[in-house]
Amino acid sequence: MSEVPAAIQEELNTLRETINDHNYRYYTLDDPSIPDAEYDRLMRRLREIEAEFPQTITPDSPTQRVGAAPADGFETVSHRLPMLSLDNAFEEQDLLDFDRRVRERLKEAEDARIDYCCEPKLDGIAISLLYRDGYLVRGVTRGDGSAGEDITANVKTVKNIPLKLRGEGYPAELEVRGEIYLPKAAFDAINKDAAAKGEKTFVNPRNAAAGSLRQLDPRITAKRALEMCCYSVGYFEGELPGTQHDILTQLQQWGLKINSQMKLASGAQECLDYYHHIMNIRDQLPYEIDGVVFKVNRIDLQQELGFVSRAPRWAIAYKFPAHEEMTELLAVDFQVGRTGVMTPVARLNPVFVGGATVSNATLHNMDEIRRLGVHVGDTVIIRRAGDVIPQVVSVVLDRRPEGAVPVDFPKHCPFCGSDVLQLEGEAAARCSGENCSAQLKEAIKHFASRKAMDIDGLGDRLVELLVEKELIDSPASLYSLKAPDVAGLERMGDKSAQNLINAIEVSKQTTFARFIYALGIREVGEATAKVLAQHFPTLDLLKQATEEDLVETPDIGPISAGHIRSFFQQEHNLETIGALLNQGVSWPEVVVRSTETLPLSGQTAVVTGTLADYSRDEAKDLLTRLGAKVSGSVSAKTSFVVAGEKAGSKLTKAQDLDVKVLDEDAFKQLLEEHQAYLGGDA
Ligand code: 5U1
Repeated sequence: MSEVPAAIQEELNTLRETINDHNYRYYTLDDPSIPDAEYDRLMRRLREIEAEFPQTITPDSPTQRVGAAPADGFETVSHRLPMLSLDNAFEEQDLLDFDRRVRERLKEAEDARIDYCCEPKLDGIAISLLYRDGYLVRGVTRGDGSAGEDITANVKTVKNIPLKLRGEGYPAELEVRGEIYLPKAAFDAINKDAAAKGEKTFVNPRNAAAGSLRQLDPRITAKRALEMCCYSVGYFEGELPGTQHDILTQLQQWGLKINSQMKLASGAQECLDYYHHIMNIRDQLPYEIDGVVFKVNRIDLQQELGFVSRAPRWAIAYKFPAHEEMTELLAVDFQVGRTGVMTPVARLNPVFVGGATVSNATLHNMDEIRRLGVHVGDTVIIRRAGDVIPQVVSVVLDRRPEGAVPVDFPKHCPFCGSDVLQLEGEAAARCSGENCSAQLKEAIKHFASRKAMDIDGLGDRLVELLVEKELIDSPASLYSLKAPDVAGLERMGDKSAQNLINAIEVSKQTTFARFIYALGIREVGEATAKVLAQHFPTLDLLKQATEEDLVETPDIGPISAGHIRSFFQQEHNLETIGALLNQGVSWPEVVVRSTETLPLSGQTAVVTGTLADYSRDEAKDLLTRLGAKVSGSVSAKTSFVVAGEKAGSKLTKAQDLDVKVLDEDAFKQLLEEHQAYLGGDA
């Protein structure tokens, strides 16, 4: 055995101490201070060292047991059979290695295909339920795997846990194991409610579930919409089926919930296909998962394989890339939007999370900064899931360095120096400046953007330069620019300058809906602008629309109606509109259509991939004109997906969810069938 270098021994001691601290916070206090991915890394490093220097393994090493001692307040109960934990796979090779080890131990041929029972791995709290003669008599947390806390009274409040098993044939004594979790929607509702009452919000659904289950007063637990999903049995007296799949199906027949995504896979390749399938639908599932679990399906083979330490040799959890990671908060900047709203933005030490490198994350507003209690210099947890923009989830207080600086909202706009106003009833603070260069830049960027006036070649950087050089001071002033004004600006030769002037000229011919959107009225996005153009088809009608007229329009609520009315009451906005019309901005008369009678009314479509004959926006516009609602993401509610070349995850998701898919030819055919409806343009 090789000698243990002093530096390694020291690293071991630190790792064990750190992991033990995190176990205590995670299992006992329900207050983890680091993301799971970081914890996994520490454990991996510890295992690596112990594998190289087995003589260093101590009985109390965190690798030798799961979690920490239960907290005070509930009675401690020993598990008759230990509650095992799972080994993790982080990449494809880990799963292939697992499958190879299983085949080798079972003395199966190299090309033999083992049957695995596959399930999503729920991110909840592991629980053991004991049924005696079909009656629920006890609910215990996993605790350290050997003993947990008796939380029977709380478990009984979980609505999908049967107090009495259905049917017959269940063992006289049956211990069922699974995960208690809080569905995403229930988590959002709890946090919304807590925020409204000024109470502390939960960091994630797992934390909320843990907090709810550890209530000493079961009436509080009962108010949280917890659910349980079962994944195995522990001790039992009597007969059970011979495979994992059939045991779970049997549990379901006795009234216990099992995962609806459970499937059988034959061999490692089908397991990998399952992993990718679940990863694709992960964001559509109503609960949080952090990976998938594969178990050798036959119970006799499970018994033959046995377990090492506290993890079975017949199961593995293949983890998804982390949605949460830690990094350092380098600074907080304040951005000013086109309507003056100030948004604090966290500047971060770049970190790879949720499949992308993140260096900025929104901090939303001052309420959020107060809620997080964040200081510059702090280590923060960043979350990036699905299409959602990266968020700062929490601060790792243990790691706050000396001299970390609290974040203050500025009293004056960092761009124009005007007072920052916090209006009553609004979370957002606003720059009150009437001539703020930051607001002006954002308003012009919006005006020129693709879905507004669509000025080709007028990107964000160019708008900033034009404002900074005082070549423009309003959207209308764009139309007075001449090629020599812009030639010589950053990366702007004579030819590009002329192209830009031509594009600005071309943009004068627009549609009424685009014009409305380009004005940048608060709460008026592209879809609302289209609705407004249909219901108030001339500028005069729109200017004169009262709030009552506006709220009678579909999709326009009282808040948007107030903003629209107030926009057209402000003299400077009317001057801007007048100036644009004087410059020659115009649009064809709006053709009013009845939306109820359009051929795709009531349908939701998604466009993905590259179409040969249409840009993505053209395709969306055509679908909207046929009455469809166009969405950016595929869900079970999507009516159909138009998929061009190189369609990626949205196409896979559509196939996984059995949503109808149209290729470009089928899309063209659809357009041809409804050609009569595609005459004019709003
Ligand atoms: N879906 C699932 N999650 N999960 C967690 N199955 C599963 N099995 C587990 C754990 C801890 O342990 C087995 C060893 C029973």
